[in-house]
Amino acid sequence: MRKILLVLLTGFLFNVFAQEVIIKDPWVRAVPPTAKNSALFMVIENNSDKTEVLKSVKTDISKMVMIHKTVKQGDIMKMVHVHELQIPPHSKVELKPGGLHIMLMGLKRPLKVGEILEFKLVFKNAGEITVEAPVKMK
Ligand SMILES: [Cu+2]
Repeated sequence: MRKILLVLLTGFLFNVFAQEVIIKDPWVRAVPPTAKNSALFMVIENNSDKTEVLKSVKTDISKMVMIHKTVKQGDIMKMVHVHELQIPPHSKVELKPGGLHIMLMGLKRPLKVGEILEFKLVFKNAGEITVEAPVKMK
């Protein structure tokens, strides 16, 4: 009897705490103290059966946050604003330099290498997920 209860309880807890959206290796690019902008990178894993959507990102470090993608126009690399970032079911999207990124526009203060910055990612299904991203030279 006790064993059954434990199994039921474990199953219940697993369901409650199973993370359908997992953020891996978040980091912010170190920039010179005079720089106005930087960017946040990470891997977003969607382990659910539904398409997940990153709607917005909240932070205190910059005046504005935008999801950008990098596109090549002839020989020029351009950044284009993306309103929502879609992550298909059971797949992952990598945000990395030269590709998709979360642009931090209008930094409110210089960034220190090694410091940890907090961001709140707002997803359509998973709701708000807080990530702690170190400032790194890469
Ligand atoms: Cu950008």
